[in-house]
Amino acid sequence: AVGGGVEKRGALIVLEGLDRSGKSSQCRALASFLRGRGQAVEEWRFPDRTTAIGQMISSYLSETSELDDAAIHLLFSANRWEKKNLMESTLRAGTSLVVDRYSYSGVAFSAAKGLDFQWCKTPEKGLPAADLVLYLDIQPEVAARRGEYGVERYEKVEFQTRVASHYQAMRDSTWQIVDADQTVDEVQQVLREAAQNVIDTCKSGRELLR
Ligand code: DGP
Ligand code: NA
Ligand code: NA
Repeated sequence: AVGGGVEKRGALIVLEGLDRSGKSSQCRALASFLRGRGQAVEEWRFPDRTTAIGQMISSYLSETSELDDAAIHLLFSANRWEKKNLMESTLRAGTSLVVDRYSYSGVAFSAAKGLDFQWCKTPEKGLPAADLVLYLDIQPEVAARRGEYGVERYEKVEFQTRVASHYQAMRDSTWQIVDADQTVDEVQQVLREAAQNVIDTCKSGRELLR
């Protein structure tokens, strides 16, 4: 579906990847680099654990609560929907968003539990579409050797391997696969270039898609 004519706006840039792929620190570095260049950029993340829904998700992830797989799937999605209007108005105001995880995580992690892949995609339909997805590509075994692995619910090699295969099934033309098994600076360099390009494209006018 089309979100209305071509407009000058900010870019929706999403970072995706397995747990411990280095997303969160790369997101932070990327957003601060772009801001340093004078770009209007905000750094966001999903799940947003600060909302009421986000707190339910957070307690589920830390295994202090149990929830049906479909129920938690819909909560993760609702956590994105509750930010939809703000996301769109921010983009339309010309500010780009660098987002740590989005709908792709929603589908990949839930499908990895055995929920139907197509069913998992349904509640994501209608959210703003990413202009660029930077996928930090890392072998689950390599990620597992990084710090703090295993603290939260999904951080197990077998599970992450299934997550990776579902991510692969969602690759499209907005995706750029980035080898995350390089130095932090090397990865960051690739992200900066790709992000700057898509910001320039959106700045000169691009439809906001859903
Ligand atoms: P993070 O805060 O980025 O470390 O994410 C927490 C965990 O939740 C991580 O294992 C990935 C998983 N996750 C993130 N978004 C979703 C989602 O929408 N659905 C499901 N099922 N899991 C998600
Ligand atoms: Na995590
Ligand atoms: Na993270």
